[in-house]
Amino acid sequence: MADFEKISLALQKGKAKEVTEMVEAAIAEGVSAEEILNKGLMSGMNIIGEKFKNNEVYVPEVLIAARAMNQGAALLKELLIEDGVKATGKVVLGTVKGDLHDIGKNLVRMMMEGKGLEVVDLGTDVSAQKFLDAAKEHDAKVVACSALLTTTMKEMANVVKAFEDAGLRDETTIMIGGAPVTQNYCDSIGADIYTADAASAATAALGIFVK
Ligand code: B1M
Repeated sequence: MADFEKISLALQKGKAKEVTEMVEAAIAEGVSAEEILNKGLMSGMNIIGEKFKNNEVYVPEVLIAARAMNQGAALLKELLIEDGVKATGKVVLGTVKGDLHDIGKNLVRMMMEGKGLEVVDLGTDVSAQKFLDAAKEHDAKVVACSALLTTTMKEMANVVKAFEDAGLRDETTIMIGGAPVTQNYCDSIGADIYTADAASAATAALGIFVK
């Protein structure tokens, strides 16, 4: 039986090797990718988040936990890809300027790819201009922005403006998300779609292409 508690604890300690071994074992046992992600990896990351907030752990510990999280989650990628899905559309994705958090963004990518979408991942610290340039270069009609800081989420308004100024706003769907982002914020900056989690972001993105 998969021990989610053990996966969570190893992640909190940043033991990437143990995390990957346990995730591999759980996969081999036939445990669903969603369960491993939510009950093991995300649960551990949430606990680290609380401890970080309370100054019980600091940036270095959080960084190694994040590395373990990303490595564990990468193993689930293939399983999250639905059988037989065909590429249905292209999305430009990134974490906004000034923001280095990439775990949620990576999950969004995985879930979108799992639904057969092609994702151009620009990484972290992505300026509005870079989102615009990439959308033009790849002829992508969907742009997805992630932000984890109250200070950086404001950059999303600049992304909306960049597409307006370039005359591409009508033909581009701008999706936003991340812990501090809300539906109200989405409405206030004139973005198109807010979703609270990675799976919903993928479903919403697919919905843009498949009516
Ligand atoms: Co940072 N950090 N961090 N951090 N960090 C938070 C976000 C914070 C809430 C911690 C806290 O104080 N409680 C706080 C932000 C406070 C605020 O602004 N309100 C914070 C801070 C302050 C900072 C620094 C400023 C700390 C410092 O240096 N003093 C600094 C900033 C660096 C920078 O970006 N310029 C910093 C640095 C870091 C690390 C580098 C150490 C590391 C990031 C490593 C990495 O990402 N590779 C880190 C981490 C890991 C966290 C916490 C602990 C965990 C974030 C995470 O990955 N969660 C976080 C505390 C917390 O969230 N409880 C914290 C798991 C992930 C799956 O969730 O990304 O929210 P999340 O994604 C969710 C949803 O939000 C959604 O889907 C996912 C779930 O399915 N989602 C989308 C995300 N993007 C989406 C896009 C969508 C749709 C949904 O559509 C496009």
